[in-house]
Amino acid sequence: MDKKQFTERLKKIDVKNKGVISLYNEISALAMELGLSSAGKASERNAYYLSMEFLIGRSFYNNLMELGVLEQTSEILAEKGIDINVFEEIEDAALGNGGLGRLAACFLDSAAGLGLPLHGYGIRYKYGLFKQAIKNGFQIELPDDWQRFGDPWSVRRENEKRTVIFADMSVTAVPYDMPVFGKRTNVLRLWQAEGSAEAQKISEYLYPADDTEEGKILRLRQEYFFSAAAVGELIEKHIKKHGRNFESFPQYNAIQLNDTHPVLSIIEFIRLLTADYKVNFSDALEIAKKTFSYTNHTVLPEALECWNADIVKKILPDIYALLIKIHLKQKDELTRLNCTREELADMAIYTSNGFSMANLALYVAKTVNGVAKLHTEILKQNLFKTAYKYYPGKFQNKTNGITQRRWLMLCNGELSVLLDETIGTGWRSDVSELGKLNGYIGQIAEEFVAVKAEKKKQLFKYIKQREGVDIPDNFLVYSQVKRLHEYKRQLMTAFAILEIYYGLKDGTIKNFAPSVFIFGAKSAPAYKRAKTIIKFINEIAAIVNEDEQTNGLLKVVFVCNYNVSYAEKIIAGSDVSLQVSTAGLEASGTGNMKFMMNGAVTCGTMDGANIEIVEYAGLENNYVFGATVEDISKLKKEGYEPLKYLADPKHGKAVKTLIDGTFEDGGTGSFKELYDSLTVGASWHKADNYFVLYDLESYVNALLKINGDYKDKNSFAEKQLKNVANSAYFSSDRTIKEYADEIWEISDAF
Ligand code: 26Q
Repeated sequence: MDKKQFTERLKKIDVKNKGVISLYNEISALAMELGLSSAGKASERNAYYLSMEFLIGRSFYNNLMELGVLEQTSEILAEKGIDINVFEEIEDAALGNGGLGRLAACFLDSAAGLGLPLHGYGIRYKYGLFKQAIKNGFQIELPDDWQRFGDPWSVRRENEKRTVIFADMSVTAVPYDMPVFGKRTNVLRLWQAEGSAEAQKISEYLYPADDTEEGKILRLRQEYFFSAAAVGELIEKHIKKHGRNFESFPQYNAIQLNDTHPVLSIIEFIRLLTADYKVNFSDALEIAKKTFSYTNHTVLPEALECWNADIVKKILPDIYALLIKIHLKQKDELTRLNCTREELADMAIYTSNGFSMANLALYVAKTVNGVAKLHTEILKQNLFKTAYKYYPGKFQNKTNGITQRRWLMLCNGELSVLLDETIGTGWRSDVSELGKLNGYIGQIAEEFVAVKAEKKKQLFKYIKQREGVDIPDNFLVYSQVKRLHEYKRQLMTAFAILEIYYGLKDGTIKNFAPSVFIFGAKSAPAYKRAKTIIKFINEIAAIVNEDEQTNGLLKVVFVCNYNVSYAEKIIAGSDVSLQVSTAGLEASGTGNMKFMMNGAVTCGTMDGANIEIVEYAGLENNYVFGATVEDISKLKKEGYEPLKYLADPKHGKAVKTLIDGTFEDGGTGSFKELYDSLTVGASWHKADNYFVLYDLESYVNALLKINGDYKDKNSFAEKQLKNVANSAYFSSDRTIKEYADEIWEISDAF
């Protein structure tokens, strides 16, 4: 089928008496036919991205755009009296928690766009990330039954199913293929677990934790399930093409491990070669060392996976035996290198906490990479210091990126048109051309202000519909949208808002440009303190938005069920991107890049990719504040006393609202617990573990400075445009080219 035939068939679709969902399925099926009919030849050498999460978002508009038929479809539907936006009713496929999952989706998009053979392997969860409802200000979780709209973008491959064996059951892994359209069509293959009721449970739920361990055994089963299905299939395919010559496996296959979640695939790979094909253990290990690469996405200690040895022994005895064997082999090698006891303990695969997936990955992987310059340095100097000493050549940096197709062309058509008119359309296929914009900043500032105003209007209309909050058109928009975590410091923003609110009320803050603070965030269901922060923000919003003395100047909105589709709207309509993590803790951040590309200035700490963003866009066009990594480590060494910051009346007043009765926590005592965590410490953490009180003052000052600068509309727009003009580096096209050249060694020759 070609585009012309697609258009003709689309015209013939009878829309009468059809609901949105059936129309969605019909048009999607047609587009699938179009896309699959032009799928190119298979490549000789391929890279595979193994990931527990692919946070794809809505496929409909994106796929039509990639196939080059979005506009025609919109026009033809309009002729039939249908607004293409009706399909926004179809909810996102949220098979991911946050950054790591969305990065996987951006990578697939970029690889297809560049014509590079990169395919994904993951799990087809029946329920994606929970849907968030807010009741009395508290987060409630509801199941995300995304398949109820149908799944027209997947093809079930019945005859390619496989069996995955656990000690206590065997599970059928059935592949569902989602094509990824672009210059070439790649495949995201998601495995669904079938068989007994127990078996089916494996692909039932995505784990809604992006930091802590939960439901250990099931999670172990999930990790092994998709890892085993993927490498089992790759080995079989290799044999079909090249016979049992496993030495050549790395010549044709590169496997990227998205964090430690798929690391058991290394062991399964060795198991298959040694047990099924009689390769000896050392040879199998050597082949694995040339095949696998590992990316780390977080330095938080609670996210470093260790598998309890008894559990592994019980449900995966062969894997257990191999883990021990590989542990001893590594120990032997390191001992020969005169490694000290401490160093050995630090790098051991079998530790007192169980099997360390990170240490296994560090030992076997061909390359190890962090996701922003600072993060990679922290891995080398800190988290993986010993491994870096012994395997320095493995370490690389690959600063993250985001796809400009979804995060600019699709979500901000108005800005895209302004870019076309200013620098031509070349940037759409070669994003580095965005740099040309640097020559036109002054000339188009006014037009940019108009584009931003339009995007705000659309956003405010949507917020009014969804959240019932009115935001006047001229408001300055500060946004903090991301998973809720203490290290991301939404709580610090909440305190800053309170300080501004009280300052407006008592007149100490004058000439304030009317502003709205937009939050979007889901908290892991079991993460109590994060949930308390959501409640606190909602309490603040309720009071601030009702206050007639100030509500012409300040509003606060916590949007419900923040997801990829909401992000597309918020990011395009924001002026200021709040990226305020404690320095050293946000590996990269990718939302920061999306905001930059849409012309929001960053108000942020020197953390993750913020550092590179301000390097590219200019410090003078962004607002950096707060403690640096060096400051934090000095504070930790010398002793940090948060209480002294409460002595300041402004900070004291804001923070004490947690305990002075200003707000209601529904009798749960959770606000007091939150207060204690800042002042005396709680659980295993010291007081104010994330340095909220330390950075609060400089944060408020940065927010107010932005507010003042915003009054000069054109000069502020110029800062925003400088961010757009220098955002090409943060395209995942650039990131993927680096992976392709420096790790996977794949090219677009096919
Ligand atoms: C670990 C053990 C048990 C259960 C779950 C987990 C788990 C699950 C998800 C651990 C970590 C994650 C996700 C981490 C993540 O999203 N990291 C983010 O990755 C982005 C892409 O590289 C970065 O931009 C973010 O800075 C980083 O936080």
